[in-house]
Amino acid sequence: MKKISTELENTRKTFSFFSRLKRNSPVDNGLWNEIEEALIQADVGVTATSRIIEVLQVKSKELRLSTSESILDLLKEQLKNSLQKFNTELDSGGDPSVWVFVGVNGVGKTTSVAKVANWKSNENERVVLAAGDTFRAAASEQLEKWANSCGAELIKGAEGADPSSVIYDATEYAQAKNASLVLADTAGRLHTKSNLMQELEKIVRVANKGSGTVTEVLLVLDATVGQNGLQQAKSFAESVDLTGIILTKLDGSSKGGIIFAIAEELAIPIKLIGIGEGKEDLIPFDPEIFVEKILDFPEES
Ligand SMILES: Nc1nc2c(ncn2[C@@H]2O[C@H](COP(=O)(O)OP(=O)(O)OP(=O)(O)O)[C@@H](O)[C@H]2O)c(=O)[nH]1
Ligand SMILES: [Mg+2]
Repeated sequence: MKKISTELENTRKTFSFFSRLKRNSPVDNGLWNEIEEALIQADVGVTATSRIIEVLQVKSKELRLSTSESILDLLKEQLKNSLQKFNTELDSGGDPSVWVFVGVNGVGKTTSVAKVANWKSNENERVVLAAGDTFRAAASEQLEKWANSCGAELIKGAEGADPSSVIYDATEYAQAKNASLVLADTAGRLHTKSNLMQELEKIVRVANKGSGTVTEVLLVLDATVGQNGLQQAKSFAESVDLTGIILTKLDGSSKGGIIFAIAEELAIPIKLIGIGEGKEDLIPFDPEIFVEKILDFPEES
């Protein structure tokens, strides 16, 4: 998979305030207020920001830190800690494993299915895609194109078919063909519509009935929506046991700070990030690299 290079540039810009901490100003209330404001501006969210500030203040007292530069190092450490408490591995323990992709409209579910298919196919895994978005015919056509370009097989149903049965069929097919992984696309749905959320619950239940096991239910979130993503995650988590988050469109977003709000407020790990529209544009989420990239200020500005 790709390595991250310039894709976090917009997010890095929103954290540019912190380059000022390199100027060794004294640590006083004014500085704490500025740090707090900068974190909120960077979409870290009010709750996560308060927690981060609290820890920073306690630790900086303990360590008797007196310069703003040392606070920057402490901030990096604290941000990494807040992300590292989760296991970001994807679970392939089913036989076959079923990974279900869920989320609201247009967040990048289908593209993420394709990216994961491409990644796993390149590792010589046999991958079956389930066209669980039966809402419109164009959805399975879109997935079929990706399947062809990623070397994956596709199981689809008629337009309007029950998505649960399409995903179930794909799992049985995978088992018969010795494929290890089923990637199930689903239709975009509003998290506020309870009938649509119940359908998801059914999809997971039915997929577990046959030969396979649902080992991942991945919520796809669009990073450009910032704090709204939190509400989406809370609603989806009420209907299905989310095992991870795929945060897409980080390449165009300046709201990557949302990652810290997700880590602080939801006990759901971010497992993958999307950094473009191509099938290669997906990378495993690495807290260390993420924090270093967004707080990297080679020259004082
Ligand atoms: N820049 C960028 N664009 C992305 C990324 N992921 C998806 N997209 C784009 O977002 C748009 C929607 O992607 P889809 O994969 O169709 O989204 P979806 O969630 O399946 O949409 P629905 O099925 O309509 O709910 C497309 O134009 C994608 O190319 C990403 O990581 N970065
Ligand atoms: Mg789709």
